[in-house]
Amino acid sequence: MMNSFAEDVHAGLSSDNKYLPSKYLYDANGSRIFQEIMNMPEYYLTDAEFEILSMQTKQIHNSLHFSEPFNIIELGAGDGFKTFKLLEYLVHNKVDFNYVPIDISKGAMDLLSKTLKKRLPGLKIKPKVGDYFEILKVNKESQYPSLLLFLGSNIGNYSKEKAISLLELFHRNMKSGDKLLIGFDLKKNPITIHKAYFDSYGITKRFNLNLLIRINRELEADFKIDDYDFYCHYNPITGQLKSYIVSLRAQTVNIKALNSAFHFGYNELIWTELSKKYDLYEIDQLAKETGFELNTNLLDCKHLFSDSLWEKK
Ligand code: AVI
Repeated sequence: MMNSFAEDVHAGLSSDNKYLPSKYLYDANGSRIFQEIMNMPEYYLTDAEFEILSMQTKQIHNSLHFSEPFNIIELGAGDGFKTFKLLEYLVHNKVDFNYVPIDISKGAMDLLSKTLKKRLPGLKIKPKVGDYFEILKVNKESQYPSLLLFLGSNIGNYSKEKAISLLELFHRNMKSGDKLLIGFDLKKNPITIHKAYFDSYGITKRFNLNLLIRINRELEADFKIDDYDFYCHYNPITGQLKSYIVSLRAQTVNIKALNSAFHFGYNELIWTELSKKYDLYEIDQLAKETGFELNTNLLDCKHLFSDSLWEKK
């Protein structure tokens, strides 16, 4: 029996246009490299969203109109760095709420609870490890109103169809009056966007090539990492930033766990990730298409990023 990583790698590398799903970029090493990406000055997304969540906390709280106590459920919380200021504001203002961070990484959740218990002793934190689906089901039954957080432009990593089904899943598992605060990276000068992903330090390249290292380790493959490079392309019309691994020569790779060999042509591409950029009109359309009402778009001062507040009526 193949596990799903094995099955997905098999499907992606057998396709005419080769691809590997971006969710597999985040093994322990990949998650560490992603932290490095978020610390690069060129990767403006993190700072922009941090600014919104630190400077507009009062406005976010005021637009919730929730009775207390309420829940803040953060989907894919990671290190919780961006959310800290919002939580701090609420705790200092004696607002009664439960913080429920959700992540697939148990390590990340353990670390986050430890840090938050120390830095914000008054916080009621109930971390959950698992996929969104199971945990969201519980939200539907909760007697308290909930604010769901889906930050960091994570939605940008989903194709249009997958973004719609994920948002519909959120919608189905929300109660009437629940809110969703969702982070969108906005369309902007294409050079700024390209620089955030095609960094001169080679960090994003390492992030992508780590996927081949992971396949070598977990599926007993023999990718020679130096024979691959990284490329990305931004299309300012569609807002799609696409990342690729490039095979620098014609070569064949054996993947033992798949009992298969795969041929890569000279300069052949393996598509690894979509990072879609939105404009405010598209955000509005997406809210409507998935049954939400858009309450407000909160932008940073440079208008690079939007945390948009949606409501289930
Ligand atoms: C997690 N996600 C929103 C990041 C993005 O911008 O698409 C992942 C990433 N890939 C390369 N740099 C950052």
